[in-house]
Amino acid sequence: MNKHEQQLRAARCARQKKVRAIAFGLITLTVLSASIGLLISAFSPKTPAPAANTIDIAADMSGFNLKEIRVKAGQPMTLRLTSLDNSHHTDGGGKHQWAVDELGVSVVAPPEGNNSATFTPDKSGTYTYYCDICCGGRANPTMQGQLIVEA
Ligand SMILES: [Cu+2]
Repeated sequence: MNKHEQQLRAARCARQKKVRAIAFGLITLTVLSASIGLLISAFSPKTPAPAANTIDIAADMSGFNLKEIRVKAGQPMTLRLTSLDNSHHTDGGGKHQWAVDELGVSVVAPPEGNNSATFTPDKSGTYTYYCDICCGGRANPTMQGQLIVEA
């Protein structure tokens, strides 16, 4: 083998190494992103595991079925809102909301479905929850209630 051949082979070898490194990198990236995707889907709150303290509340055009909810401050709670109305309702399309401005919580339930939020009310007090989607919105007295957070 003369010097020229040796140089050629060395160059080819280096190129192959580079290709292999890129291929390895791509495979690693693919596997990594796939597993990250799996991890994210495993932890994403599609069907959130309800906290120990789950409060079920339902709403339809006549209002919430609970006018008052009592919880303890500092304890995580899951609020699960169910809409009893179907999508044929012209007012809000069968959706309802459960929102407390002071706590930054807003849950919107789809027609004939439910949705939930888990949060921890830290400060005791009386908060107004409301639905701002149907029947004149939050001014409607039937689409309101009180969340009482006890110390
Ligand atoms: Cu409503």
